[in-house]
Amino acid sequence: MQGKLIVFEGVEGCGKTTQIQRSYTWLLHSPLFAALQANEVVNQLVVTREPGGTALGQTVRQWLLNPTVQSPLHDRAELLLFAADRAQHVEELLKPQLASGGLILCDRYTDSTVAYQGYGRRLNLDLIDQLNQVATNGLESDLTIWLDLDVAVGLNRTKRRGAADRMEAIDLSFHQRVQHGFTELARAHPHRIVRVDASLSEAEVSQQIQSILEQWLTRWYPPLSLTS
Ligand code: T5A
Repeated sequence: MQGKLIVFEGVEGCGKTTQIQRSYTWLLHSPLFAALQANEVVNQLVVTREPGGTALGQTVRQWLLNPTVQSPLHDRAELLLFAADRAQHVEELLKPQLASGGLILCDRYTDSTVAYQGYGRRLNLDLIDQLNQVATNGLESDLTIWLDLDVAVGLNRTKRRGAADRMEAIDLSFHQRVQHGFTELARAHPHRIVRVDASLSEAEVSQQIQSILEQWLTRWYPPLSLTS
């Protein structure tokens, strides 16, 4: 068995968490996933996130997102904390799950570091690529679903939820650079990044994602192997 890593990316409030939950429920009840399980192609669905997919990651997440930390976090320290979270996540959860046939739905991965710390913080993009290599040990996403949404709309959605976390509280121009980063990434990696219009209703966004998942799962696991 060999699983797949499916990542959801986008700016604040673009709907990743909502859509990962909807995708999980849909997949769990879909005949396609049932056939994959029956044929022992994949064995389970896993939902995880960065930062915070492991016990270490939970602690790192507090440091990264808590808006009331005593002293400001330096940009390079922030970058390294995201990388540490990822290195642990890859070794402790992602690689073992993929090796045992897990289909993983992951909230953010390497593209977030490029968009937020590279384009947003303006740290060196080559350095970030190298650091992503170190953190992942070469593990790329098999598919990245980019929920493309206007930054102001996304931030408004998160505001309705309550107090902003440390990253959400950064100024609008930072988040606009992050959005530009995702646009550039999608342009540079069309073989793995698929854009979804996240300005539509939750149900309409789900429809788009379901048809992408159907298409990619069928491509990865050809229909002949799915007849149960
Ligand atoms: N980060 C992360 C980095 O800087 N570098 C990195 O390398 C990594 C990995 C993570 C933060 O860390 C940064 C990025 C982030 O700033 P987080 O808490 O995980 O922090 O925050 P986000 O990933 O941004 O998650 P959010 O919960 O803020 O946003 P989501 O998950 O995109 O959105 P969601 O689903 O929670 O929806 C937000 C609100 O909008 C509504 C929902 O009901 C909810 O209220 N909504 C919709 N409303 C209208 N129409 C739709 N289609 C809607 N879909 C959802």
